[in-house]
Amino acid sequence: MREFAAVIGSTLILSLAALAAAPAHAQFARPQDAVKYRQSAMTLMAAHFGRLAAVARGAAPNDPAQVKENAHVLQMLASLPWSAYGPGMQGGDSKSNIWSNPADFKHKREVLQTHIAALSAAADAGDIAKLRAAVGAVGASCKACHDAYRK
Ligand code: ASC
Repeated sequence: MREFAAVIGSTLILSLAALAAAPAHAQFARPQDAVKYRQSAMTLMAAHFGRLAAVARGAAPNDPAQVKENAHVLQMLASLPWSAYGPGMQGGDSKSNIWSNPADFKHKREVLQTHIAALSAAADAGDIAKLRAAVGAVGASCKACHDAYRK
């Protein structure tokens, strides 16, 4: 029974991964659905990043278990918005230059994800100095992309 559950579980995870990798136009019926999806993901990213930033600046207690959980959730969330910037998915607060600079947009996304991976590693290690540095780097990469591509 446990094996059966494991097979169902891994099948579900593989299906979700395949879905996340499918082209955006196959996933969103209308551009406004894509806008809502990416805004929802970023709202959640801001909530979890905000909790980590509060710990980094000493405004919230450093509870290592909560820090780890927030970092892991943030890392997972940071994989989500990008499929919702597919062809024809303009709208919301996005500037249209996202669609004319796909290579730079992708680069900025990868920089963000690299810094979030470092943040997650710092959280796993319980290293507050590295966490502070990573929070700064993640915040700077949020800002770099927003400055270039958000209205
Ligand atoms: C947040 C949030 C952002 C980033 C950015 C960091 O929590 O909502 O857009 O951090 O302010 O510079």
